[in-house]
Amino acid sequence: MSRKALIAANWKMNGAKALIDSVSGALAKIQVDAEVLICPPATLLPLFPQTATLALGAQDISAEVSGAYTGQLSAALLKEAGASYALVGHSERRQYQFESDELIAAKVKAAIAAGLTPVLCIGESLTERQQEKTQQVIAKQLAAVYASHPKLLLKSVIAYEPIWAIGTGESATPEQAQQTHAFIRNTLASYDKDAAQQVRILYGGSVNAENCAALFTQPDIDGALVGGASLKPEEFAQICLSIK
Ligand code: G2H
Repeated sequence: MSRKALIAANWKMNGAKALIDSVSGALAKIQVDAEVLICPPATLLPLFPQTATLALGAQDISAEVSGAYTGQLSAALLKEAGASYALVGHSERRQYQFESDELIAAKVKAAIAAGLTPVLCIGESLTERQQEKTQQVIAKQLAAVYASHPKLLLKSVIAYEPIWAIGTGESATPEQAQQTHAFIRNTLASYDKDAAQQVRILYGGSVNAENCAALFTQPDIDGALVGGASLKPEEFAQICLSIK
């Protein structure tokens, strides 16, 4: 099964018009064998040049369609602003905004209903890894979304982001990441065998130009969700070039 690789940038609460120009410029110079996605702060979405080679995404969406939800942005509004993807359930939102698995499942459904592709972020904390609970945590996060709605799988991307590797400079090793990605794919296969082979599973957590190539050799790693290194245009371009 060949899956189209996806390299996604998560700018988090960083960036400005100048970064759009420099990243677009760096990407325009290269030919990439993957889909490239940038998830900037939502206010920057309409400022990107429209190009067929660059997809845009939101970093979060509301689970609601419209109404009295001050400060929230619906999937439809984000789509109108230029997004075709949305990160859902990033660990920083689970941690700082106390997002539950149930809310995250509702956001995945809202994204798909509006025509956005959700990138569902999952992953274990350092303590959970040390207690050998990685698989248990991930299985629960996946079950909350797909156990009763396996049809959503074909329209989703999964990002495995071990919390202990996020922004720490300490990436999972390719073997560690592959082991968990294979577990994720097997778990998804228990919901829908065919869809599990088609779903792209990204690795995220301190991906950079030095460690990405080894990660990309692993059979169940279909790309990356890149944070800090995506704010450096030349390095992000280098990561995009490293995928085969
Ligand atoms: C994980 C990742 C991007 P970083 O959050 O989602 O960030 O690459 O900085 O660890």
